[in-house]
Amino acid sequence: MSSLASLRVLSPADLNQFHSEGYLVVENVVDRATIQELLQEMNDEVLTPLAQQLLNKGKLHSLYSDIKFEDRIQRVSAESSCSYPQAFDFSLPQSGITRQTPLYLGDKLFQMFSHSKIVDCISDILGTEEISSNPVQHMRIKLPAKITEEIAKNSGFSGMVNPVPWHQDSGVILPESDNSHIITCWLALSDVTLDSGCMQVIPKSHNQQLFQHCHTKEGLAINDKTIHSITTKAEESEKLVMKQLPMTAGSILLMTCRTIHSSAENTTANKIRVSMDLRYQKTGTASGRPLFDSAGFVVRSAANPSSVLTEATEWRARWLKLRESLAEQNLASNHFNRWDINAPGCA
Ligand SMILES: O=C(O)CCC(=O)C(=O)O
Repeated sequence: MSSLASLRVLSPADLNQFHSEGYLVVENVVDRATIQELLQEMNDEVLTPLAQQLLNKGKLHSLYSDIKFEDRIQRVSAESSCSYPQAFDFSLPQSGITRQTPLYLGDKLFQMFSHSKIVDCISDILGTEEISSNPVQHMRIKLPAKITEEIAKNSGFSGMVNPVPWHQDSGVILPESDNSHIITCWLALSDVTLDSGCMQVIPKSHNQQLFQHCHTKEGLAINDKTIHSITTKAEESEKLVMKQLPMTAGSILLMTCRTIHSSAENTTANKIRVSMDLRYQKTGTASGRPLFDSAGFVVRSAANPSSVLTEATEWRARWLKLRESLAEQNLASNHFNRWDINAPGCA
């Protein structure tokens, strides 16, 4: 817990909101120019080569290089009838890893992990200067539902592109991290409206237990019966009230790893919702995904400043080495989470 005198970005009221509600939105953390540079990198390093490959295979009529990233990704996905969640992701999937599994590991992306205002917020919450980036993290580009529905038979379902069901982040990692106080930092890279797939939280749900998560086609999820039993639409009882969180680009949503949350569908005609979900913890605590530990790194340290990773090349090399070694193994799902596929209550 932070000493109030040492807070850098958050106010005592912010800290109070985080601890009592289990979440906090902080506005204007990352400026639009920095976001634009990141989107440009995604355009140049991921979307352009992807479009070139698709053009070569006859799946696109043009590279569409003259249209902006936000529109180009929709055009490329719709015309090639497929979405490309892993191409933009900076973490490995939980199954089917090969030496060719795409990973986006750009310089601008790497700089975002150590963005000083983001790390200040984390430091204010954790009350420490010893902070590491947790390797459970994603880039998500939520396409309008009208595109994902059309391409569903080629793309299947991915939480990077489609809505994410109700869950607690502790529920998607291993029990070794149950006392690690991992903080989720969800960064909006586009303006997120109620209809473009905003985040939804259940305030105060972090005071409840870790609920059973079931394996569903949408990913690990707390079942509807449990969600209904703890929430209500009207503020009329002791039950909890779900909250939707539209956010401007550059704002962050901070959550505890017990806060129940989900994301809504993107029902807009032609807007994408772009976000990064990052996780941070006190250095030395368990990550909850030991298989990926070599890709976690120190983002701030007062005690040992030379331990901070500042080289994107080193970070890239760690992910690529990890991909190489995991490609050799046939990973079971119990390396990633604690839930039995056939658990009672999940039928
Ligand atoms: O971005 C989303 O749609 C969901 C993110 C999420 O659930 C998470 O970061 O844990």
